[in-house]
Amino acid sequence: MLKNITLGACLLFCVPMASMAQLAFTNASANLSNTASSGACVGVADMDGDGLDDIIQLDMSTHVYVLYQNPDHSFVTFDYGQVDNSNQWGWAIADLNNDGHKDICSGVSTTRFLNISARGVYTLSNLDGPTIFTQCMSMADMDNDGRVDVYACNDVGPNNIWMTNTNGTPVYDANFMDWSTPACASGPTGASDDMSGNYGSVFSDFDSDGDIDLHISHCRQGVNDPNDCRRWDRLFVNDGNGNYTDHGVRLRLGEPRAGMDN
Ligand SMILES: [Ca+2]
Ligand SMILES: [Ca+2]
Ligand SMILES: [Ca+2]
Ligand SMILES: [Ca+2]
Repeated sequence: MLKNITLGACLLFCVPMASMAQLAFTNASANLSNTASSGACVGVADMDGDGLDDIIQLDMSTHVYVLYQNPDHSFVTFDYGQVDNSNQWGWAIADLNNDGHKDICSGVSTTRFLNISARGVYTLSNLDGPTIFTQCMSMADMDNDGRVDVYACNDVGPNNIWMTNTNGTPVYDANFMDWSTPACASGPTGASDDMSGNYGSVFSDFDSDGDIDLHISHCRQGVNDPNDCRRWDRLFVNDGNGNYTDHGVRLRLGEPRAGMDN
């Protein structure tokens, strides 16, 4: 019996490891239908919902190409033009108007909206709201109304959120989340609650309660004191009704701070 259990355990743990050991990768860049120099943003997503992942390039950080994958795993390129004269630092891709084709938002100051309705068919416009120093961007249905919304990290101030309306247009909402950090009051003299230092973001249901939450990783150029809240990571927890509260300090996501209790 013990032998059978041991054998069973070996099958469970050894076979997958043996399979993993057989994985090998080869450079297939020659299969790409377009060569681009993507300095910051690049993406892989099924842009047209045909079940095949596609490659999204941002050539020279300004010019969008989508390489749609064919059933034989070759690619065909569609040119979506230059979205901005300035290098884009962040972007996010999702189907904002639920027409079966994923759309792209990108930015470095003004946020661009590339609304794609078919392969090679698109309109380019600007989103409303304040210009920011864009870092990472993310998309998720923040209010659970069936339409994906848009978020952008701001390096130098409060972040931007756009809630997508029934027309599929993201509309700036200054009040959807409160970016202030009350715990800044316990920080060092000179610490600022200018809500800056937002670099990376991800939406995920981290507590598995059925709603999405938002994590923002922080750093701030020139701010070296770990007690300065501009360096504290943030975790906005969704109460299930679209109300997000920052629990980053309570969950000790930032760097160690003397005297902090939980
Ligand atoms: Ca596809
Ligand atoms: Ca779309
Ligand atoms: Ca929504
Ligand atoms: Ca959750």
